[in-house]
Amino acid sequence: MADDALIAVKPELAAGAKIDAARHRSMTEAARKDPEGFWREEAKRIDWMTPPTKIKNTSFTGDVSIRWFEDGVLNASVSCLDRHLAERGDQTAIIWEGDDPSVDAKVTYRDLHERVCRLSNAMRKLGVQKGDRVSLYLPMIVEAAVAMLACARIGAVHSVVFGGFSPDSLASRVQDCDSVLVITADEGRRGGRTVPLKANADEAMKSCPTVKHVIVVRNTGNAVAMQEGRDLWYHELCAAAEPTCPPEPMSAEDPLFILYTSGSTGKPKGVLHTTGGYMVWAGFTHEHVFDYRPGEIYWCTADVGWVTGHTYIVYGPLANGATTLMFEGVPNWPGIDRCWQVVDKHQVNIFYTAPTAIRSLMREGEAPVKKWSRKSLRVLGSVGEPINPEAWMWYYRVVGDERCPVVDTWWQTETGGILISPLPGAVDQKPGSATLPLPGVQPGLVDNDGTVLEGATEGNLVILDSWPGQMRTVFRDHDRFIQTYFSTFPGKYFSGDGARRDADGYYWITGRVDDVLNVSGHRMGTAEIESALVAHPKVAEAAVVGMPHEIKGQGIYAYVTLKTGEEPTDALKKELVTWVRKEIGPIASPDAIQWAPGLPKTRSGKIMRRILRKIAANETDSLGDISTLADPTVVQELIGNKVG
Ligand code: 6R9
Repeated sequence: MADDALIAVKPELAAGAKIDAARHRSMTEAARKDPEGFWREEAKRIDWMTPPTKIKNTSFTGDVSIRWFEDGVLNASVSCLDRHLAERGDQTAIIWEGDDPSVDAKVTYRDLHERVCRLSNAMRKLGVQKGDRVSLYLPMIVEAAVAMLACARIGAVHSVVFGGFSPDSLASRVQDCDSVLVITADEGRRGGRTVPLKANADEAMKSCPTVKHVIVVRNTGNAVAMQEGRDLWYHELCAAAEPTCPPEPMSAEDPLFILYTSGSTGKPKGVLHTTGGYMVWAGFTHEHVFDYRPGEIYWCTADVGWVTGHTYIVYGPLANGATTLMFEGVPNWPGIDRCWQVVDKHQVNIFYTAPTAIRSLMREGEAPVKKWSRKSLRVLGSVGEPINPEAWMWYYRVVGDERCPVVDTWWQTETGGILISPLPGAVDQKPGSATLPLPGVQPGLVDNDGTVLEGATEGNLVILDSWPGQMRTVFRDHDRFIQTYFSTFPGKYFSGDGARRDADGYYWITGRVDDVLNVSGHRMGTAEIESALVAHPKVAEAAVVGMPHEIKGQGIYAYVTLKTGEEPTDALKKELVTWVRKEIGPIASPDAIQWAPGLPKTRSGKIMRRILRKIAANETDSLGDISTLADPTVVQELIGNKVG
């Protein structure tokens, strides 16, 4: 699609939106000229026990220190719950839609407040204290939001672990932060199947000595083993607990949560977010990017196991007193029209999903969409990976009937919330472009030497100055934080993404420039999958790269060298796929495995992934220079044995 394919802001939207084009410009200007003044005002959107007087104290050089609103005192759960009680206590806070289409529930702000207080009291009684870590391994049920907010209320730091992760992945995330408590459920439900969460947690707990208790939500009701003294039923604890609970006063820079995410090297990092800046960013971005208006029904299809679920199912919408829909199931079950059925059923106004879902629905044609009215829809959002212009247009044309703007929101676990996105009433859209930075965000493009590039150009996407929602550190590893984000281009935050900027200043994200894969919007390090593969007794070496995949965006392509004497059979391939699923989780299953008697390495022993990526993508006529390889003949051999 040409850069000038512009879809202009609809006048009727601009008229009702808090931010129109002129306001967008003036806010951007104000945030640049006087960040202190701008964010002092914006901080008022959340509730403070002591409002901050110090606003911004950040440095991207030396030890890298990021502090926002540092003398403010607050509790995140108060902004999400208590302050809404007087005005909208009886408004629905969460609409829960079950995996089974005949099951749903509505929870008012008053109910949610009480449920959070009860669990908070129960956790305090178990000895959980401010600063302690609590791991949550839950399906998409209301209790997941309750548990997050209850941790926030007592000052415990939650670490949500995606329910699709394996026992090993759960264990390593519990061990890394020494959680004292795990909250899980008997089982989860997804697409008509059950997920054995408690059994997985039991397996993980064998190597998690710091965990004193496991609280278990009765969800499916099927029998699970309960370990005397350690395991406790959620419903029993909460029934016995008091329905009100004083919130813990937290400094703005006290941790709110840790969320593990994949990088290009090593094991997943514990991304740490603190309280004040994150809450301001969550509320600010949720309100403006979705043009959220009081009374609207908002649905983000993410899982709470990812950052999108944190900021745009729980903290952002609840901070804004919104009605947020939480969906237990998957977009294509029991039918391919499930999303639109849910949109009509609950009269959803704002719908936020991932390109991979859009592409897989697009494949089924327009009829399943057109079957439903979708008249309630007003704004559509996309997140998680680049959205190709074809999918963008389909989303706009078929799902939104050319009535709803599409906000393509670029951000990361590390950024806490959206950084680059159109605003429905202010920014003209271009299919496939995340468009312009939000007020207060200063992106830049640099070449590989770190020189800042001006005008229409392409380069590495960096952010030049801090914003309130930025991660503060890698849990217990500040050096890794500096190393990962501030050393490639000193003095700048490096996103790991590449981007193009057009003549209108619009950003077009081109994808990761490092060894991070994005499979169906799920982030995965090639190093993690490689280390899972080499942990198999028959594997000598493995190299994993991404390959183009029509639906998933990227697929996982693994080159595997077996130990001498091992037979390269199809049965072994299957075994390796099962092995990786068990080690990491189903989302890490390789899409293709190629036996590689040798891997292309430089003389210093570095695997040249550039070449492996080209082979996996069938782009072998543009391999580039292979003369620096220790043994160039392995390349021809790999090309000859390419799978798929
Ligand atoms: C929110 C989230 C972050 C990575 C990021 C980038 C990709 C996210 C995108 C996008 C193009 C968008 N990404 N949104 N790429 N356009 N609108 O997904 O966080 O799981 O940490 O992934 O996802 O590559 O670097 P996270």
